[in-house]
Amino acid sequence: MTEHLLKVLVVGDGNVGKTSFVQRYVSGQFNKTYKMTVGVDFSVKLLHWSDKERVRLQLWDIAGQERFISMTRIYYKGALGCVLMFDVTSSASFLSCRHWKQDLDNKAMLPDGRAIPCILLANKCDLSKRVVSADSIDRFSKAHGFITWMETSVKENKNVGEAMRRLVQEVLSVQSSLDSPQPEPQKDVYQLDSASSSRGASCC
Ligand code: G3D
Ligand code: MG
Repeated sequence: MTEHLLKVLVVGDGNVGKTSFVQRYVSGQFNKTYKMTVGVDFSVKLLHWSDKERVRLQLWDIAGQERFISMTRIYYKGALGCVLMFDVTSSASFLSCRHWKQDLDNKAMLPDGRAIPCILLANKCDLSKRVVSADSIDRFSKAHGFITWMETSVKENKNVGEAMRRLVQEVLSVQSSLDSPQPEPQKDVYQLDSASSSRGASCC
């Protein structure tokens, strides 16, 4: 049995439903009585992914810091996937997604330098006063390299499990491509690298 430990970030503006999402996914409940989370909190869920694989998911929820948009590198360290959530009844929360994605891509990357897989969630789709159109979400999602986007309603338990499954699937497939043996480096590249005197020096 292989167990994968996956750190997944849940980001987005305040009040879009991040904490409700994590609670719903982890405990199956929609609770109206959370107090606002302070700082960073993580919840764990164990998934029986296949006969041979288990996934220990760590979901990192942020709170109170949403207004800073920019999070510390510690929060991003070791993250392998991300959920970026906005509220379909708040165009401001949708507009912020650009900054969230930018911050994510600047601070979290795979060992090979690529962006970590990120899914875009349009939450509160149970509400009728939507102000963000499917068309603009679709365009935004494609332009900014999300694996996909989905409408969710944490309240009505719509697409919560599906969204996480899709993300975990992508994270595992990216991880297995990173684990598989890479082609031998070209000789001249290797020599350049081994001659570099700055190796091992710390930069910050
Ligand atoms: P945050 O963690 O992103 O700040 P919360 O967001 O999870 O605290 O949720 C903010 C508010 O949105 C909460 O309402 C919560 O119940 C509500 N909410 C979350 N998801 C949904 C959803 O899918 N549909 C609807 N209609 N509401 C949702 P309160 O009233 O407690 O502030
Ligand atoms: Mg919260």
